[in-house]
Amino acid sequence: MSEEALVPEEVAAFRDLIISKLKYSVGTEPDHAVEHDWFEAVAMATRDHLVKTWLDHPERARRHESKRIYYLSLEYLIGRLLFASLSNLGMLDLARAALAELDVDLERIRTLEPDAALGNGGLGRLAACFMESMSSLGLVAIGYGIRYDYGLFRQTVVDGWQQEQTETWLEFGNPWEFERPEVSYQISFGGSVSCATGEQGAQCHVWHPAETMRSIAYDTPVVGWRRASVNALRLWRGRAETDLHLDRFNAGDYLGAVAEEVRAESISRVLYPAADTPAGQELRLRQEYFFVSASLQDLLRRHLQQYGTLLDLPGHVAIQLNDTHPAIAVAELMRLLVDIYGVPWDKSWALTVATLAYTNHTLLPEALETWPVALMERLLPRHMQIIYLINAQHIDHLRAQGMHDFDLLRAVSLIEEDNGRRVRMGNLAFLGSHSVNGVSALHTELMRKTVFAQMHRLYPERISNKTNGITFRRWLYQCNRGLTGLLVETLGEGLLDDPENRLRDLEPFADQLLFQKRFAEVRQRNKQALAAQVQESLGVAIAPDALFDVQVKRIHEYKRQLLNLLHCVALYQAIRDEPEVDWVPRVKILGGKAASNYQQAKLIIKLANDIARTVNADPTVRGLLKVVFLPNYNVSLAEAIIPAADISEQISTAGLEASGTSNMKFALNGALTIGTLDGANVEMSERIGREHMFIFGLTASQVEARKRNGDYGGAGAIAASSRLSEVLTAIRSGIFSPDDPGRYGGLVDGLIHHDHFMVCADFEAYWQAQFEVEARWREPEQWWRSAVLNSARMGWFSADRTIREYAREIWGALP
Ligand code: NBG
Repeated sequence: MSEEALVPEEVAAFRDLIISKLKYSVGTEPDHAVEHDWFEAVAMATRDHLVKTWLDHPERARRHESKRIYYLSLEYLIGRLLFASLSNLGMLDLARAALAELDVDLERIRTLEPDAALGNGGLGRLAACFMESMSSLGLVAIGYGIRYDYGLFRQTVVDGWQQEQTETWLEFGNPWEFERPEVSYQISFGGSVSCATGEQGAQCHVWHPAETMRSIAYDTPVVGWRRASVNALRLWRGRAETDLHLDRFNAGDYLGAVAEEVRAESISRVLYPAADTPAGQELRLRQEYFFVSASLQDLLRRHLQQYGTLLDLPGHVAIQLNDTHPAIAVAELMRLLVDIYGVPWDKSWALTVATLAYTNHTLLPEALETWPVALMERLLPRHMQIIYLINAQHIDHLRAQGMHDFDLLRAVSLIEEDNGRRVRMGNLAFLGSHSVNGVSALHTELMRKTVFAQMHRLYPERISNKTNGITFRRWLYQCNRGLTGLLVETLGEGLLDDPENRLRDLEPFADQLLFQKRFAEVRQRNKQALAAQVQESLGVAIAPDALFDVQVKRIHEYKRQLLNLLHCVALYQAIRDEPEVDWVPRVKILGGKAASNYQQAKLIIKLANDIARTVNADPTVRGLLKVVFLPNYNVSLAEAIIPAADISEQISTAGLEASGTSNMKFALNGALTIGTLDGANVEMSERIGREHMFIFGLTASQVEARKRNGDYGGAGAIAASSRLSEVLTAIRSGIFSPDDPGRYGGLVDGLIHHDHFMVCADFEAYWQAQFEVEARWREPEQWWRSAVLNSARMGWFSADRTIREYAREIWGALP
């Protein structure tokens, strides 16, 4: 793909800029530079262009007046930035040419950049896609978050078990960011609140914190497609008010002298490795409050500077809360308005609700954050008062409307009374926002019916749906240059600027054999590249001609990697039973991290590796089935895997995956989905056409009905399927774990007696769907027709469409 015409003077200028960065910023000379020096020099040269775009933007004055969008997220799963920035700047070919003149290979330099993994999974990656999209649409936005010293752990697999290592992404510095020591706010914790009666009898509350620290800003520029605009991702780092207590140091107390510094810095030390489960630690609540308070102080200061009053805040500012992690913003914004800026309570409440909006990302009960009242009282005493007050008004308001039903009032209260008193952050975010949204049509419907059923009754207009999307720039143009080149050649350059509408023009080509062939050739090259990577990292040979069947995502029981593994064993047994049958050669590729305290998920990783070792070494299989577990799944690995996939596994128990976003990335790149009617799979099947996917299994309402009947056992399904029962017998017998034959006894028992995720109930349907996959694979014309139609019909799942919906329907901002 060549998106730029090269001008020799520009190539020379960029080359000279790189050399000057190498000399004066990195401090070395071309002759002595090691590869990493080159990476840094190129990154800094690229950053100059980002800043230039930022400062010289023709729309700068207008932007100043525009409504500002603030995206508050505890996670940003960014990945690498070099190609993302160069590509959106339209400088990729230019950079390649400039480096070639210096005898440096851009592709090699690219791999030296560490992934910025400041997120766990889908939620954090969505935030990164949204940032890119907002810049591409020219929205004026700032993403606020935490600059963790250590991102999501690095996963290694030792003897089949996951091991966690710290992720030191900042080890060699971070060439993209600007430290802004002057942008710093005081953040307080603990202490007490005194109450005084001020002028005209008004009550005023003064918080006397026990502890204060500071936040320091670090800005990373995020450029949009074709330089549409540049926005900042502003991440906060914790710092002590006083770095070193010299008096203590001089008195010989060297540790005590830095204790405050250590304590303050620990707040931005490490990302919690818990996806879909709350880390119940106090440090987590501190992190949440820390970044929310810094961000709100920052945006209020900016607003006041420009407009002089806070009374028009919602007219100029929209704040989106990414899940409940920043939900304390409701109380903090109230505190700042009432206590610091003296805005009357009722007015403050109106401003808060009109400014804030909340996105829910999961219905899993264990993931809905609640904090013990006692902890809140100790850490954030003034906020706890404010929450009590909001709650009292809320309940009074309902009573005044004649609602006295005890169960209803209990369900909508901000305080949960059942398991010790706890603050429900979901209800707080709901009440304090004018808009609450889910991330797929099904998820939003279930929000209305389940978790927020009572709140929805009270505020029927508040919940809306905004189905997730992905940025095509990263998940097509950058990761699959072969396919992008083919699409541009077929549909013209204009595709790149408007894939949402133009991808559809591909549909007529789905039937053309010549086009199918070229589409398949692109896939084949991507598979060869992945096979080489697998060979290098695992020493396992996989055949690029085989069907690549891929499941990569966080390891979680509801995502049902286990179902995939059961299929794998069933296939293995079938091949062994009838080696003479003409089986479709298949490579099962799995990857994903398990939260470090999630034992069952770690056991599933071990099972995958045990199966892989056994199957790959079995001569009767003759390579017809290979299994690989790729360690340390991250954004960069996803960029290599997704374009090489033939089958995308999206097989969560229906009703439990809020949306999914890798499902969209795979389909955009032409993989066929095998999946349940869950999350965004439902909408994908409506747009792509069910006949071009392999949909199977219980629906969300069927799952719900089974749960209502207490039907959690797998025994019935096992009795009805000799295949399933043989699979479970084999796993239990220890043939995959001869070193510890009892390893999987408990796991199998769990499936028989408490099959919460309905693995057994869906097994036969899944087997059947996999059978249909093979049948389609044997008909290449049909297969590639479906593959092309998948790409052609995915335009709607662009994050640009999602962001336009947020802008129009929630933020009241014009892209
Ligand atoms: C995740 C969901 C996914 C969804 C992403 C982005 C959390 C709490 N939720 O299904 O599990 O795609 O959010 O919305 O991580």
